[in-house]
Amino acid sequence: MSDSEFSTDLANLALEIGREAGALAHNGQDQVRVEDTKSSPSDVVTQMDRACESHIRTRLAGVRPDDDFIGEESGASESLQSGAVRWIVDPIDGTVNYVYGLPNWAVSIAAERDGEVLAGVVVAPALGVDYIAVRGQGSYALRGGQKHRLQCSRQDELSMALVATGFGYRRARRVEQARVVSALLPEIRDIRRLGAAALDLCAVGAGLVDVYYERGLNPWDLAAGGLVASEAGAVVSGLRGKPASDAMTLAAPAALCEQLERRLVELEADRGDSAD
Ligand code: LIP
Repeated sequence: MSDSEFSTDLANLALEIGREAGALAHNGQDQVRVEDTKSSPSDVVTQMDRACESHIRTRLAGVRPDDDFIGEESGASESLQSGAVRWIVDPIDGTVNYVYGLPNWAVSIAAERDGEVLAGVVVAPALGVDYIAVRGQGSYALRGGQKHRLQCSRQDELSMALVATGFGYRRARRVEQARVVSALLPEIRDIRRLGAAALDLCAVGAGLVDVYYERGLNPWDLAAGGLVASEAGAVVSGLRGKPASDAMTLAAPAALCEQLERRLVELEADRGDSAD
């Protein structure tokens, strides 16, 4: 089997299981129950987050028992063997939207090998769209039985850019993020705060926004949506030549990425340590 066929098989498996988890979450949205909190009282975990991650983990283990797994709610399995596939899963990204009954939430599943994301899906049942990406083969929106190839924005002026971003849960982090976004706001077309990083990244890939930046993403927020954006022609990176990480994630067409990165560096948007 070629690498391309291997990655495509991983994407199709992720889509099948992601849709099962998406249906479980969508059908259970009216009965959602907050069961726990994490970094702050507003950083909630629901019984559906846990049920969906358990379903995804069980189904993947049933099909590919030797793979590794890291999920937002259940953590990582044992250490990864070189060349092994690791599944990176956010069972419900946009949990607060989900709890409030808003449609902007998604199941995010990515397959990574030796540090490279090979395949990713972002399944958004309440929006009626699924996004799928295979490394080197492009990314697509699947909607109503139709498959549309994604292409990021061709906007090349930051002053005319529609900018998506998000905010952490901790007060100290939010103070810093408010400082950065208030400095940017007069210099861009407008801000959109959609509430789910995976969908923000897919929005860049689909050209629904021009750029996205956020500090504090976890691997499960970033992995699948980042591949969707990059396979649609966007640059996905950090600041100062670093890769996207919890320190900072940018996703933008090349022309805008340079302008936005320069501005975020000037604003010291990644100031402070990752614990704050
Ligand atoms: C969310 C991210 C979003 C961020 C939110 C939250 P969660 O993930 O997807 O980009 O701005 O604060 O972290 O908590 O809904 O899985």
